[in-house]
Amino acid sequence: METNKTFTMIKPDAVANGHIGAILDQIIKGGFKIVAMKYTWLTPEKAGQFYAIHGERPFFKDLVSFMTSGPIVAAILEKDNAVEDFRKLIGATDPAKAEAGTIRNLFAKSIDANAIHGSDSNENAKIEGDFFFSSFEKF
Ligand code: 3AN
Repeated sequence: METNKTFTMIKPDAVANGHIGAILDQIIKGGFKIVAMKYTWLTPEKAGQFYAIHGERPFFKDLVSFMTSGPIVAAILEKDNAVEDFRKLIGATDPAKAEAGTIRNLFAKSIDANAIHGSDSNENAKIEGDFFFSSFEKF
């Protein structure tokens, strides 16, 4: 299992608030290399599949509705110890608990609209990256 890749999405709140550039800047300054990136808009079906693991949670419906409320940026990132280091860079799920200087501390307003996603394991990084980028294409 690769340990040098993670998957991220800049969520609809951060895109709508004009934070794509500032967030990418933090990611690059944090030592991550962007190896694939896509500006896209999730359908309810795709968002439901992506978050299927949370299907039974009380916030599932709101999560799908939020994630389909506007465009997102999906990307695969590369760095040693990518998953753990990226979780540190983005901060806690609840921005009120996110450490100062983390992406969620700087750009997120609430636990449901929390600006950015980061994979929580190497296994999920692979699954989530493959979900958006079926193969690494060169044009
Ligand atoms: P993280 O994105 O930090 O890994 P997860 O995987 O526990 O957090 O949750 C996935 C997403 O579900 C979060 N990014 C957040 O948008 C939403 N979420 C998690 N917990 C809650 C909650 N208690 N209330 C509302 N939304 C939540």
